[in-house]
Amino acid sequence: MSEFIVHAIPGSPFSRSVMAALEEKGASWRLSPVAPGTMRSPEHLARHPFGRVPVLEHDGFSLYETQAILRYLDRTLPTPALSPSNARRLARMDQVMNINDWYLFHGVGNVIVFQRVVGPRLMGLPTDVKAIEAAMPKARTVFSELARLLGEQEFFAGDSLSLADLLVAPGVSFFTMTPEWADLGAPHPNLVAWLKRMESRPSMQATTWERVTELAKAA
Ligand SMILES: N[C@@H](CCC(=O)N[C@@H](CS)C(=O)NCC(=O)O)C(=O)O
Repeated sequence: MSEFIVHAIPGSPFSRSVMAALEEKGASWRLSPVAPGTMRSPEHLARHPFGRVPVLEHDGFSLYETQAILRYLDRTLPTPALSPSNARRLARMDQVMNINDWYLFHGVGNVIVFQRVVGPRLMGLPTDVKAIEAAMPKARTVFSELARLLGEQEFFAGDSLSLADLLVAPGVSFFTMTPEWADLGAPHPNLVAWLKRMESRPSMQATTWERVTELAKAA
C-alpha cells in the first residue's frame, strides 16, 4: 500500500481527524505542511479550490472534504473497521458526522474557538466577546445533543470506535482551551469522559497540535 500524504496545517481539527484515522489504521503517512498565509496560493488552490485543509493524496489520487477522506480511508484500509455494519449504528455515525460539520463547526467552533484560541494566538486578534455570546445558544444545543446521542455508550456508534468519534473529538477537544467549556462541557459528564478516553488514544496523542507542529518543522 503506497504512502498517504496529508496536506494540513498544525492545529486544524479536520486535519487531525484524518491523521488520527491513519494512525488508527496503522497506515504509512506523512504530513505535507501548508504554510500559514498560503491557503489561497495558486499551488494550494489547485489542490483545494476552496482554500482549506485537509487534502489527502494517495497514489496519484487527490481528495478534499474530511468526511469523504475518512470514508475513503475506511474503504481502502479495511482493518480495523471504523464504520459499523449495523444499519442503525451506521446511521448514528453519519448523523453525528453531519452534526459536526453543520452545527458544531459552523457558527459554534468557527466562532468560539476562533475568538478564544486561533485569532488571539495565531493572528494576534482581540476576542470579540459579543460574537461568542451570540454563538452560545447554538453551542449549548450542539453539546446537549452530542451528549444525548452518546448516552451511556462508549463511542457514538456503540461499543466500537467509529469515524464519528474521530471527526468530533478534535473539534470538541479545542473547546477545552476556552472558558466556555465550563458551561458547554461540564453539564455533560458522559461527554467529558468520552473526550478523556479519546484523548488518551495513541492516535490522538500522535496528532496533537504540538506533535503536528513538530512534524511540520521536520517535513
Ligand atoms: N468542509 C471542509 C472544512 C475544512 C475546514 O474548514 N478546514 C479549516 C481548518 S480546520 C480551514 O481550512 N480553514 C481555513 C480557512 O477558513 O481559511 C472539510 O470537511 O474538510
